[in-house]
Amino acid sequence: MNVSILGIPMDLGAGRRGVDMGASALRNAHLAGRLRGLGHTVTDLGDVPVALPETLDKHTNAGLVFLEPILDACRATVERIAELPEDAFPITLGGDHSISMGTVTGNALRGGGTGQRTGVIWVDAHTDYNTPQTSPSGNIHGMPLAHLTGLGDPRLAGLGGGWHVCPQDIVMIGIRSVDARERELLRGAGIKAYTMKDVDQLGITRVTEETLERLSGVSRLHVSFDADALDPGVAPGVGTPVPGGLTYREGHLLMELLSESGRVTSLDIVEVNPVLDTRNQTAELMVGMAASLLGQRIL
Ligand code: 6HN
Ligand code: MN
Ligand code: MN
Ligand code: MN
Repeated sequence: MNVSILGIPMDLGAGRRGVDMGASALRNAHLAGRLRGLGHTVTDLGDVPVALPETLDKHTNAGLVFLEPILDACRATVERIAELPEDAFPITLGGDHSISMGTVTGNALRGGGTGQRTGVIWVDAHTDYNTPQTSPSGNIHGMPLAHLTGLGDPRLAGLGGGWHVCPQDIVMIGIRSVDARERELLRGAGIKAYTMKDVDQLGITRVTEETLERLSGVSRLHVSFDADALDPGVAPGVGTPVPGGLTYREGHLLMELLSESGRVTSLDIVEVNPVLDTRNQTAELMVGMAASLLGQRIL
C-alpha cells in the first residue's frame, strides 16, 4: 500500500500538556521503518502547523477551550488529507483526539466529490460524544464524534463544507468512561458502542466480526485508535487513563482481524503522551498496533 504519514502535533484539545509530542514519539518508535518492512511504500508528509498554547490566551469560546487554533489545525488537516489520492492509506498521528474532526472529514473527501460514505471504528476508553453544552471540561478532545455527526458548534461541525458521518456508521470499542450528560445524548443516537463489559462477555473476535458486518455498506473505513483504549498497564503514556482496558493481545487481535478484512482505508493514532510514558513504551506499542493493522502476522 501507499502509506502517507501526517503529524498533527496538537494538545490544545486536551486537559493536560504533552500529547503534542505524540507524533514525534511515534516516528521515534520507527513507524515508517516497520511499515516499509511489511512491503509498503511509506511517505512522511511532515506536520500540519499547530499553534503553541504558550503563545495563546487560554480563552474559552462558548464552552470550547482553544476553539480557534483547533479549527485552524483541523482545516489544514482536512486540506492535506483530502488532496491525497484515493488509493493512499493515510496514517494521521496525534496529537489529542480533536484532530479526528479533520482526519475523518479529510478522508471522506479524499479522491474528490462531496464526501464518501465512511464507517468509523472508534477504539477508545471514552465515547468523545460531548457537545459544548454537555461537556464537563470544555476540552474539545472529548467532543470530536458529536461534531463529526453534525451536532455541537457549527464551526467545528461545518469542517469540510458540512460533510457528516451517519451515526449508524460509527462503532465504538473499548468504552468504559462516559460523562452523565454525554450518556443521555448517546441514548437513541443510533451509534453502536461495545463497552469493556461487552468485550469481556463476547470476546474481541465476535466484537470485530459484528463491527465489520454492521459497517458492510460503507465505501471508506476509518480506524481512530485512542491509546487510552488499551489498559494503562500496557499503555501508561496517555493523558486520561482509565483502568480496565483492552489487553495487549485484544488490541492486536482487533487490528489483525481488521487487517484480514482488507477493508480499512485510513488510521489515526492519538493521545500518546510521552511526558507520562516510560521509555516510549506506549508509542512503541501503538506502532505495533499499526503494523498489525497493515499486515504484520505472527507466522
Ligand atoms: N479523549 N469525557 C471527558 C471530557 O473531558 O469530555 C474526557 C475526554 C477524553 C477524550 O481521551 O480523547
Ligand atoms: Mn478519544
Ligand atoms: Mn480516550
Ligand atoms: Mn461536519
